[in-house]
Amino acid sequence: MLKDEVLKILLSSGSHVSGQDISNKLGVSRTAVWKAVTVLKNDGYDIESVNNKGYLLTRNKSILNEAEIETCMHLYNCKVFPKVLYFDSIDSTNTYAKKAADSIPSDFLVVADTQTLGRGRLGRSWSSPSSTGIYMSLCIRPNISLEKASMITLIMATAICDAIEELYHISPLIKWPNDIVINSKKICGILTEMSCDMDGIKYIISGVGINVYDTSFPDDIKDTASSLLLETGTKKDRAKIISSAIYHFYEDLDTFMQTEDMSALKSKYESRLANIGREVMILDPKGEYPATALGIDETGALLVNANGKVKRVISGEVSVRGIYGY
Ligand code: BTX
Repeated sequence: MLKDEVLKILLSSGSHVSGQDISNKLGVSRTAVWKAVTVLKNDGYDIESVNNKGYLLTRNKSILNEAEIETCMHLYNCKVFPKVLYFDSIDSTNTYAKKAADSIPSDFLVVADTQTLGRGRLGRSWSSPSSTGIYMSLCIRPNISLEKASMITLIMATAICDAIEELYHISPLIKWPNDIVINSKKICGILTEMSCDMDGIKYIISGVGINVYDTSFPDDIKDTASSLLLETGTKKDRAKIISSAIYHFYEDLDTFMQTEDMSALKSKYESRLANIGREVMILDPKGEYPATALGIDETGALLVNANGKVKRVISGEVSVRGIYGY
């Protein structure tokens, strides 16, 4: 759409851009540019027009769309630039990504402002109100064997932590394998799903839900959930958080692909691991038991000391709970 192209030019400029320059760049009339600017203003953008100088956009941090995300990703100089598909509302970005994966051959990122059927692991749901969170699913096609797919969750978790640390200057922790917590409250969850055939993995979809601007939560999660705004008192641009996370994800994916395991990322992940060296409860469907969390091994399994024996806990049905909160 023309308005998206005009928006990208205004977003990446940072100063006034003349209507003539925009019309030359896009090969459209100045009237078409003016009309696109009017639509953007109606969308909520603050665009100043000054005679002889042109248009100046003041960023509106609460607006999220394809152009915002793509412009930010260019600024981050992402190694891989996934195609961005943005929706104001969707059932679930993971569900959509699964359907789209058969027709889009490249990596792509589905982002929505709200989800009506946001999914967690094991049939659980993910609360996804509008204008407060990030709900995104990245579809990738790494050439790795089936049993390595679960490590993508760990790579995504560290990438999200890196993005939060970079923008908010705080250090979130990872509750193995897929929750990100700040001050013992869950602010992010990751749901990684994949599809495979006889030849191996067709694609992996890593779905991420981050509570960004929420100030309240549904009753069932109000004691355990929080948001970046509540924990830091600051409001950051969702497009920036997304772009930073995608940038860090592809950096770490590159490292991972060199050995196809977590060996080079192990210490980075462990530096973020909640409960390391502390007592945890292993919630195994075959029976719960207390243990001390030691770290992860190169396959991404959690290593724990249970009754003097080192055990590998693999993700799936098993959950881990800290004895004191998360
Ligand atoms: P999980 O199964 O580890 O966590 C789900 C549980 O977390 C729920 O049962 C509930 O107790 C709690 N919860 C639900 N919503 C929230 C929330 N907003 N904040 C904190 N706690 C909550 C974690 O699953 C994986 C979640 C992935 C969500 C993303 S959003 C984009 C993508 N699309 C999609 O449908 N799912 C993923």
